[in-house]
Amino acid sequence: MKQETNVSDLKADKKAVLADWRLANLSRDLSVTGRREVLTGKAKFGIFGDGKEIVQIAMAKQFRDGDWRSGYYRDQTWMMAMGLYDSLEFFHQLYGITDRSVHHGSGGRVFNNHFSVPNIDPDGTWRDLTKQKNSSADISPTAGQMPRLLGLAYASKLFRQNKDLQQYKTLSLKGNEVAFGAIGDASTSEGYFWETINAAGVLQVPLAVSVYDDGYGISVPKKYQTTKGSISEILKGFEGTKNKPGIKIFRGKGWDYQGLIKMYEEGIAVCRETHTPVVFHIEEVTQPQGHSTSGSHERYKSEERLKWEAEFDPISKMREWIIETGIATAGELDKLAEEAEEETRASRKKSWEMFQSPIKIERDALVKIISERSCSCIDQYKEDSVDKFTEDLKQVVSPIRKDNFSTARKILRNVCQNCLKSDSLKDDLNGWLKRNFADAEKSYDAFLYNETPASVMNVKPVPPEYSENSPEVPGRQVLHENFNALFERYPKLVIFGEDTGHIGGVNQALEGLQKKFGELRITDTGIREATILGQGIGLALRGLRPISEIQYLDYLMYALQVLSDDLATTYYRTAGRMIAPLIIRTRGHRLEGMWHSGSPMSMLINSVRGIYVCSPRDMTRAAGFYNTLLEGNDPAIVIEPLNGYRLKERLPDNTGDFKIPLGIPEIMNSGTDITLVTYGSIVRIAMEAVKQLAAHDISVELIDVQTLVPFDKNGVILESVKKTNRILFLDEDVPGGTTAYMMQEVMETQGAWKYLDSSPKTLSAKEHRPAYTSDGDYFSKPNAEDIFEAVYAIMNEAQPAKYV
Ligand SMILES: Cc1ncc(C[n+]2csc(CCOP(=O)(O)OP(=O)(O)O)c2C)c(N)n1
Ligand SMILES: [Mg+2]
Repeated sequence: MKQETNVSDLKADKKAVLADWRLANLSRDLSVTGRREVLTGKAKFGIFGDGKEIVQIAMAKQFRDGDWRSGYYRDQTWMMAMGLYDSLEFFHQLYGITDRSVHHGSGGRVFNNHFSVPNIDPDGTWRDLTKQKNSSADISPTAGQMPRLLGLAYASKLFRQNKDLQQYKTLSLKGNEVAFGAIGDASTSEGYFWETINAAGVLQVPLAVSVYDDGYGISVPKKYQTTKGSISEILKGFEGTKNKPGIKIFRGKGWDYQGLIKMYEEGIAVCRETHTPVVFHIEEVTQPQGHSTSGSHERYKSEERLKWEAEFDPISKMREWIIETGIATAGELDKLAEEAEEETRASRKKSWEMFQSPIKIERDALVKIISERSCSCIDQYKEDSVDKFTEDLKQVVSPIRKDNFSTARKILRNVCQNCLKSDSLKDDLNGWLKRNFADAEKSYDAFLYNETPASVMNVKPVPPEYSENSPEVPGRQVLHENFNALFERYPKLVIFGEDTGHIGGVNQALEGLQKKFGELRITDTGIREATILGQGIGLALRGLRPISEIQYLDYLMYALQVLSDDLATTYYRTAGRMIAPLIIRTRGHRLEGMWHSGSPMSMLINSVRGIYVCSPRDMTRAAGFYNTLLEGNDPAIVIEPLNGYRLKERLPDNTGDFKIPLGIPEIMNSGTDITLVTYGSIVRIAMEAVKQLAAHDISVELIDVQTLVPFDKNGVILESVKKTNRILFLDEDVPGGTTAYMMQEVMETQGAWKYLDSSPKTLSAKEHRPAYTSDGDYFSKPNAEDIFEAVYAIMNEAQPAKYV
């Protein structure tokens, strides 16, 4: 372990102390100036790290290359201390600059003080994560950083304990990394905090989380947040003892520069060496400007508290300490503080120019087009309005792109339509719009799914192969053989979840594989869906290939926030700089009872755009999706059909090799009268209905869409409708759920309405949850008779004489 830091150490390193002092001042100046920029209307919103400067400087001293951060919006000083952020970038974030070459964090998509460090290069290949200080991408929901933090720490455990992983030298330094977390005191009230701490204690992973305790969550004081008013007090039960590993707790004071340095030195060393999770409870923290630019803290803090905060401001305290110990004089400190102020002013000015200059150039080009128009016969009224729009635009002191585009589009409407000469203005305007709009739109509407060659959409499909000897086996066995092949092939592949390890999953598709591949690869976890997902996200960010297993689709709801806010937005919110190719394995659609039969697919597809959604009808398709997904780098969910584990399927000869492409529907039955579009478990029931309908002289084209996102990339359904001119969308979701989504895709996106001779229809489950027993199922979800009758009714309306 390292030696304790004492005053003489610090005295000897005067240069470092003064650099820290300058940085603390710079960070504070940025916070103060940032708030002013928002309040004077130059930026939309601001949240800052004032009051947390010293603790973050002390923490950053222990952060090494290869380590990971999962923090929140107070961490600007920490990021600056690590050299990952500077005063210029601070303003770029605040103004929302979208130019990716100057604004490295999110390309203007996320508001200020949300950080990230790329884990891939622009070509989609992994960076050397051991040679950089890593930060996962922040999100705003309180405690939302915790589940992912668990995974970032868990990766080090795998890299240390699984020797087969030590070949990946650019991903880890043999597991000697620490995952640093930060969270506000009030956010520890969230369930995620407790779920993560408990899981970290169970797993024994190098997770080091600092709680900045400023006593408030916006306006709500600690007495409403935390039992006994102290997070470290109530965490005591998690502390490890000699024979019972747990967590380790440290306490520090937010203004105590020397004490904090010492505390982190000791705490991080323990965490790094022994993989013991540590919590640093940082008390006596201040927030000098209040929560954010949305309000002022004078409304909820007492006079006394405000007085205390002024007295215990960490920067004033540091100054007192430096002078007291004789490390530097007041004059030296003031000079550095002035330098910091000057840097803040210069960066603010430079960033503002960088923000405004391209917008003004774009505006000037637009104004020039309008003023140089050749058309002289624009009718009076319209000419007035064109000039007025242009004049208004010129008056905007600090234009944003919206001003330019809104003006151009309105002018275009007002250009004289009859006069040939107006064509020049119209053409020029259209040209300007075309050139600039695509660029502006792309700033916000790109990087939802992997756009590099590593996209899963580039994986070459391979069909399952069969020979005369291919046996018929229960569906679970197809998965089993396939997983076996995958674990052989991909050393970085791990799967974990409830009952996943020892028994090989509730449906035994992994039976015996733990014994073969070890507990580090096929692993049981506690019942904690949110952190099972977070565990997967952290591993995926660090270059491993995790599959997070959620026992039933119904329980994905426990993890929906993590899926939606974190995983689904990782690539988007970093403007394409970070990937987390996590696969989520779950099972659903139909089994027994209200919470084991759900098919809430619209809940999923509407909240997880950014994640591919595969809904295979059988285990061969499910296996084929896993095989495809592992060859690409996108996050995806695979929903295995719950009632398909025992049903017989032919076992392909090329298990582990065949790859089912995403977004390509399969025509299950060719037909000419009507197109029936569906997915998942109900495909089997639809097949039954199709046979019954054939007996009544109705020829149904049955299409399994296979994946909901992406949806029918090549318009297979459109081609079918061109032939049948009628369509029914079928599933087990609520009315207006995924059937409505499919209808919108086919009618609006594909334009199939032009080919319809009958009104398009949907058939879904009832609004209520699926009821218990086979009768409950029969009356809750569409059955073969329902499908028969729904199709028959469409045919009857079309040809009443034939189908009575
Ligand atoms: C899930 C969620 N609920 C509410 C909010 C709104 N909110 C943002 S910050 C905050 C208070 C957080 O306080 P604390 O954790 O103590 O951090 P501090 O801001 O004091 O550093 C709240 C309620 C949110 N962002 N996310
Ligand atoms: Mg707080």
